[in-house]
Amino acid sequence: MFPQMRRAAGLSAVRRAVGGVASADQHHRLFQAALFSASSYNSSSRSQWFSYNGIAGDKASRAATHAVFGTMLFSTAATSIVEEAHAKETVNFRPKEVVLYQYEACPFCNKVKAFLDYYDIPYKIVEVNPLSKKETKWSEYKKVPILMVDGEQMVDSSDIIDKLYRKINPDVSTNSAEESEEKKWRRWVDNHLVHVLSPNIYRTISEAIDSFDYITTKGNFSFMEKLSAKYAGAGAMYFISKRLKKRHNITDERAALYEAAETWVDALQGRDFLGGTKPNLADLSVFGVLKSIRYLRAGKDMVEHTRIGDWYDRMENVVGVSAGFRE
Ligand SMILES: N[C@@H](CCC(=O)N[C@@H](CS)C(=O)NCC(=O)O)C(=O)O
Repeated sequence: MFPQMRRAAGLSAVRRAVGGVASADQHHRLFQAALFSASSYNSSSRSQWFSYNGIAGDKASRAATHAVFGTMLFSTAATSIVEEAHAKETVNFRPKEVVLYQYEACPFCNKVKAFLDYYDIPYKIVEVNPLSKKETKWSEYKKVPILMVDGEQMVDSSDIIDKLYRKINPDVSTNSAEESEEKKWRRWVDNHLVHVLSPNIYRTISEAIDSFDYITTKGNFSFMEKLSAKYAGAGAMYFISKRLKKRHNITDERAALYEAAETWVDALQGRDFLGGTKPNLADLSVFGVLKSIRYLRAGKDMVEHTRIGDWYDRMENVVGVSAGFRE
């Protein structure tokens, strides 16, 4: 079957599974948002992410809350104890208004947030409803993240980061050896690491339900959308994630996740960060993408079974309190 046909078959399976709560068009968007896939290994590949949020009070919900607020608590405590062994970057780039259109659980959005948080650039967060997308109707670009910087629209997480970095460092040279190492690993994030995530967070039915709980709790979903997404969506994504595994030549998803984590630790070659004593754009990209799964079962397993935890903690510490706010 051609990839497009497989994809269409997958989406109609999802629609059938969800039933009659939303319109067919809404189903399509819901599951596009949920599904994180890419048909080819490049940054323009069509990719989607589906996530799930927890019901208040249950374990998944607490873990999800931890994922968001734990960063702040941990980093504040750690910072005061360690006396800022590593610190955020302070920069002169001070735009008047920065607005991030995002899905809370989207790895690409978390990548952009890691950058903004690290450089302490305040930004307003607009949580987009993945079904109606009414918050981004004004834009021709149909994905998230979209970043508005003083009225200028920026799209595609890696392009957004490049543009912001150039605004922060207008005079920086672009051909050093460190720079090519950084570029290589940023490409690895977009072409490899992100594709390992979906098969892992939808690996079993129970993990798929937890993931959907996280996605729908953190995301902008109506009550009925949450209800329909949680179980039907989780079931459908469980099956779709098996196809994604094949598409990206993954046989054992956990092994692939652990291998990716170990590959990254090897790339550090004993340094605190790929950037040396402070994170570079590759560190921020890996961190942002992994943050979207960190407190799901897959992320916990990854930290438990690989050496990535120390680096992740250092990143959490240095990225620190989020500069994002909601109105
Ligand atoms: N290459 C893009 C990928 C962005 C992307 O695929 N975003 C997903 C959410 S994680 C999306 O918006 N999918 C379309 C949809 O939700 O309808 C980037 O790096 O920003």
